[in-house]
Amino acid sequence: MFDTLTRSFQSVLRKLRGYGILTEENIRAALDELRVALLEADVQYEIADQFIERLRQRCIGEEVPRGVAPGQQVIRRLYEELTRLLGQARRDFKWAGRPMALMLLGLHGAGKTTTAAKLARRWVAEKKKVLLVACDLRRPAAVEQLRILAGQVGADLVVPEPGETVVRVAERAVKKGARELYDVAIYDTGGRFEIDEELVGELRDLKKVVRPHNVVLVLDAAIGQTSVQVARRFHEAVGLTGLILTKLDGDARGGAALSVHAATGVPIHLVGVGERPEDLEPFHPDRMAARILGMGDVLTMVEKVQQAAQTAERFPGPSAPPPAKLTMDELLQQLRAARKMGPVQSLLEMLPGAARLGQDALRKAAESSETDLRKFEAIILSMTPAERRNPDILDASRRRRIAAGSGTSVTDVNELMRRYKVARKFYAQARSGKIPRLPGLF
Ligand SMILES: Nc1nc2c(ncn2[C@@H]2O[C@H](COP(=O)(O)OP(=O)(O)OP(=O)(O)O)[C@@H](O)[C@H]2O)c(=O)[nH]1
Ligand SMILES: [Mg+2]
Repeated sequence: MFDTLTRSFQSVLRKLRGYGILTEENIRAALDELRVALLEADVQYEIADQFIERLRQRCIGEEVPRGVAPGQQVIRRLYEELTRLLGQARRDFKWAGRPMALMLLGLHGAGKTTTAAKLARRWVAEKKKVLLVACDLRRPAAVEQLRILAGQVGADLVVPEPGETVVRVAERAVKKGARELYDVAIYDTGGRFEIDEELVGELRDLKKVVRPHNVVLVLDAAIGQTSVQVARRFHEAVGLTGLILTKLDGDARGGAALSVHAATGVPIHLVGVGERPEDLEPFHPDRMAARILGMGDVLTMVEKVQQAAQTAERFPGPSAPPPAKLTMDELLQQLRAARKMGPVQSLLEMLPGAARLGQDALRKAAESSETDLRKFEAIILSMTPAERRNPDILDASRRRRIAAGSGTSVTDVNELMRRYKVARKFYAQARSGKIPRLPGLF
């Protein structure tokens, strides 16, 4: 969603890098360009101005340490200020009480019900006992929607009985939560097209009964500048503790993500990146800043790779410990883990410089590495167990046999061997704890 912003930022960064000496003039021009980029991304203008002013104060007249290019120093400050704008550090919900009570509120269609299910799914997976509470009486379909989602994600549910008020439903849920020792209770409230007295009254009444540890505004990132007013008004009316931004997978320009923390002072906990229950990601201000600057969200990628590697089935047996030396079996397991991470393209997009490459180039790169992965897997599967354990025994005739057996060519087998040898070196270093273990060559 930050494509346009990233492109404008990168053009400024390129200029900054190019200067041998930075004058006040250069910096001012760069800051002006950055300000325009922020406004175009739909950042509220007061917030954009404050941001640029802070950056200006930090950059102008600053001594640049020896060995650091002046432009680089400015880029570093920009990264730091962006991280700060987005909330500085990752913040989890407040985990207190049993059950921990979390109230979701927001405008109509913001994604409250979907997000309630996403959160429930996440916590059920962590073996928590989760209760979903339907506090939306205006739309009977809303209760049905939550019922279906609760079933899908394996959470329990409290729904209104005929004639009950929202407050009454909540009272029942609070009792049930305490009596049956739930770990978490998520209260899904009803939304409106705008914040009015009735909605605020209802939310305040609910808050009195539920006494939530977390009061979280669910905010549609696509509403741009309006998000700042919405967040401020909800904060004033009910007192928020945090935010969840939804629809970051859409074509919004990013203004909401960049403005709402500054507008409210409360953290963005998570972001919604799709309609499915699994489309919820933790929000890391520093990673998001790096991503916006086009430095690539390398950390998120590393995490994904590691998670996939952990959950991937082990080969040959579930309890086999990783061997001391990289074998083809181990490599096969890592290749499968890499394929499990989902489309290679979405991983490539997180790499530094991806924004500059363009969609076409990314698609081609993704296609070719997916073909490679498939080929390499076939080749390894055509090896004998002894060859997989000790690939050094692969002479020309074995390679010909393997190529024929896997429907590939000797060139392909040679290419796999070449990459295997490089990977083996990394692997040895990783095992001695020097670098993270990554199937980065594949
Ligand atoms: N693409 C995308 N769609 C989302 C996301 N979160 C929610 N949606 C969609 O947004 C629409 C509204 O979501 P709901 O969860 O029903 O919104 P709500 O806030 O509960 O709405 P009300 O109950 O009417 O106030 C649905 O079609 C969801 O699938 C997201 O992160 N990405
Ligand atoms: Mg709803």
